[in-house]
Amino acid sequence: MNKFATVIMAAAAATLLVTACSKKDPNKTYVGISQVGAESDWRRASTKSIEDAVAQRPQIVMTFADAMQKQENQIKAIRSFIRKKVDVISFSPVVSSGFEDILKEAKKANIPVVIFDRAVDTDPSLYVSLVGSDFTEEGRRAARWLIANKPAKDSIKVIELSGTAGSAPAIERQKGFAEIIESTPEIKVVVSQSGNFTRVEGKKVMENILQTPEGKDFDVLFAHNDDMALGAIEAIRDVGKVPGKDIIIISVDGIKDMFQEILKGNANCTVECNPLIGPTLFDVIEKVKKGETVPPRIPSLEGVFDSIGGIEVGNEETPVQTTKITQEIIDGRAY
Ligand code: GZL
Repeated sequence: MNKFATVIMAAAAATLLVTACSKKDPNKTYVGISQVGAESDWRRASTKSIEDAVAQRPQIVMTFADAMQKQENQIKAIRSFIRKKVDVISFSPVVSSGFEDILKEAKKANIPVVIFDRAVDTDPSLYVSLVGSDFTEEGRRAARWLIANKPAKDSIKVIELSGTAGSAPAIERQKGFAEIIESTPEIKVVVSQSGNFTRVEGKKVMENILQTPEGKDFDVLFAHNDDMALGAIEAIRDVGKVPGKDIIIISVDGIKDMFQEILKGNANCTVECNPLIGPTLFDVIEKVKKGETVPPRIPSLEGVFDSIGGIEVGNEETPVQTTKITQEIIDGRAY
């Protein structure tokens, strides 16, 4: 066969291959997932839950994109999912605002969107469901725990390590915590700075705060996630203070490393935020593909863990008592 014919044949084969790859199998559900990043143990557990759920579902064809905590990466990924004509798009918005336009593009392309984990501040008609936690209630639970266990002092100073600026968990955990401590005037947040949900930044920000007047004399650390609290614990120890005793440590997520610190007495309370939403998320996605109606909001069930147990930190609608951490509980945790 002459060279020209060979080139034509190769090009035809390549076209067939691409067409075959891009040809969608009607028995499959093609899903584009944009994940925030891999910034914390919680996030890595969230991604593993998604991957495990897909591994159990041979009918799912997932395209997964890690946004490395950058909104522009999420917008690019969602646009690529639209171009690929996936059946469903699902993402955890790294921040609450700035997704209106891309969600309108998805709606125009008739591709339904399911939000997971973090909420998005946009017209709710632009997505079909939000699968995730109530971050405001998580902040309230942290504050209720503090009030139930506050030191006998006229002034209780709190340093707050907040999450990624503009993200739903950071906004809502701060709001819930502030709402509850308002009823106890001796408790005051004297400093609030973002550690961007990472252990490294949590330590760095805490090191800087500890060099300020507020950092020289405070009673409580409230961190929006365990990773930042774990970094801060190192910084607190480095200046000779005893975390869990001199400084009460309260955070959110419920990762194993924080459970271990609480068991060792180096921290006091973690408010669980369940990352294991993979199975629920893909049940919703498959219903959406079939055109079935799904609830607009699917909350996660979560507890609160400390070294005491039996502390009431819930509300009338959802009472919650703290669970005392044991090694057996830690060994049984999935994340
Ligand atoms: C909360 C989730 C937060 C976790 C952090 O649902 O979005 O992001 O609390 C993670 O650990 O970085």
